[in-house]
Amino acid sequence: MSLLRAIELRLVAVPLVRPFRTSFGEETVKEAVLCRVETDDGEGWGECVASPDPGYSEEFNASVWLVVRDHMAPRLLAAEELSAERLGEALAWIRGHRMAKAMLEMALLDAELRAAGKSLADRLGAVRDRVECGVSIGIAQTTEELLEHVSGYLDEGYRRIKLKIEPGTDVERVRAVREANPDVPLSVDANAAYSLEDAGALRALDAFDLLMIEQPLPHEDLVDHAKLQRELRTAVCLDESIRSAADARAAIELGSCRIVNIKQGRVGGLLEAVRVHDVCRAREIPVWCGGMLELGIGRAANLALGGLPGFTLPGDTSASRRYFEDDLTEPFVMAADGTMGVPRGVGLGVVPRPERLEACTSRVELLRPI
Ligand code: NPG
Repeated sequence: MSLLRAIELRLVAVPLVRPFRTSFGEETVKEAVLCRVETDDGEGWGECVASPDPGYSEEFNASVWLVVRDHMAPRLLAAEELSAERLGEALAWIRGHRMAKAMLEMALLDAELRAAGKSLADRLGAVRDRVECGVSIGIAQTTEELLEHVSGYLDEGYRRIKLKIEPGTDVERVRAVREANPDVPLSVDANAAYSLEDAGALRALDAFDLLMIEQPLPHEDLVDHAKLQRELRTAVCLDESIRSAADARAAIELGSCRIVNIKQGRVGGLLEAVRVHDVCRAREIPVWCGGMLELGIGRAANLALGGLPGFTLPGDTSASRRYFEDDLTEPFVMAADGTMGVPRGVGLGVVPRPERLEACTSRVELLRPI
């Protein structure tokens, strides 16, 4: 337990090496909210996974800033004692806003663990020293361009390819990639772009020996996902639909998926992510660590989480250079065998490089007790 003295919010923007397009939009720059907490134990960093627009979830960077500044920070800064473990309880009165909560929890965990001289990986229960890396490939302009991207990433060593898909180009693109790479572990991600009525294309994808079809239907449709899963040989994986351990239990019991993508930001923090992992593991549902184009702080957290025993499939835990020429932290580098080390330094194991951080920052606000 410690006393929270200040929360510093920061808006940063770092160019992406190539635009990233999904069925809900395109990003050319990674814009994110970071926070630094000061406690009487020391300081800690957190990164929020929200995007500039509310396309993937209801949250977006401006909403994160406001909800932290006007609703979360005043309560937390007034608390006599606080810990990462107690944060969920202290903020339970605020419905949703999981990405904002997750950022604050990450920063508190980092501060606590640094003070205790312990790594996040140890705190969460990581059993692995290295994780297997997959890569997520945005929707390309043409099939030729997509094939080039796929073979470039395979040459770098990535162990699983995930293709973003949307209605219209899906079957042709996946067929081309599968024909060119018959043995590569391949999955697709629809980001909720289909409905049960137009699931013909999803049935056609069943022929390509995919590892999984991720989030085909809208995020609130657990029942329709269960219907679809019964019709498909390929495993359905849920991402947007799973916002908590309770959601994971419901989805598994309904038969809505056979695989779960875990993103700490989407479920409200690393501690809930561990609970989602535990629910899935107890029911023998494999999980993997999703990605939200994280900068170094968030990437470090994902690597620590990906070290837990139930993470048996390669994650979207790609090397920093897949997204950024010059990250805010020292970059995470993937070995030629397609694996990356779980950070074992104290806390998150990384901190932003001060000069790079300043160069990428467009807005800062320091919140203190009133
Ligand atoms: O490697 O970090 C990564 C990106 C993986 O495809 C990826 N993320 O829908 O899972 C997703 C998608 C995403 C990116 C979602 C950014 C929201 C924002």
